[in-house]
Amino acid sequence: MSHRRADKMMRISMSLPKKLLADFDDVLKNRNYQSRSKGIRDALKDYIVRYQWMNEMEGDRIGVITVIYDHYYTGVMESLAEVQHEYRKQINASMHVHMTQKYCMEVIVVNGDVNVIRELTEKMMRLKGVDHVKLTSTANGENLDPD
Ligand code: NI
Repeated sequence: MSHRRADKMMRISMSLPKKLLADFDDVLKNRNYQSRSKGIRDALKDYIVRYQWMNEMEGDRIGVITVIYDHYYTGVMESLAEVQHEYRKQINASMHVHMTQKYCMEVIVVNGDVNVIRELTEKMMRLKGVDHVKLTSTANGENLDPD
């Protein structure tokens, strides 16, 4: 029986915004990728690893959520404010940066149960008009032994 690699490959077709694809191709070119398919496979793996990593965290964490959004997108600022008020117990502070004419960046300092922080992060990820959300966090130190 043959187990050629191609046997396990699935062919998909997808629609992407022109600019996203052009930006992706630029990255591939800079990284000397010969094949777009290989680039997409690697990008998918990165996406999966990042999600799994976020999912495996446990306990109380302190961290930063970085959100980049298009403030011209109708309702996005209100939705972001709404979500943040909902999670005010986990949010210690936030900073707004007017990044470009179009884009804003919000840096949100969070502290608390990682399940709740993850919920907050994913709610913001799902909002239309939000282009990028990244959570970085570390154990918040409450379980560390004092010196
Ligand atoms: Ni702004």
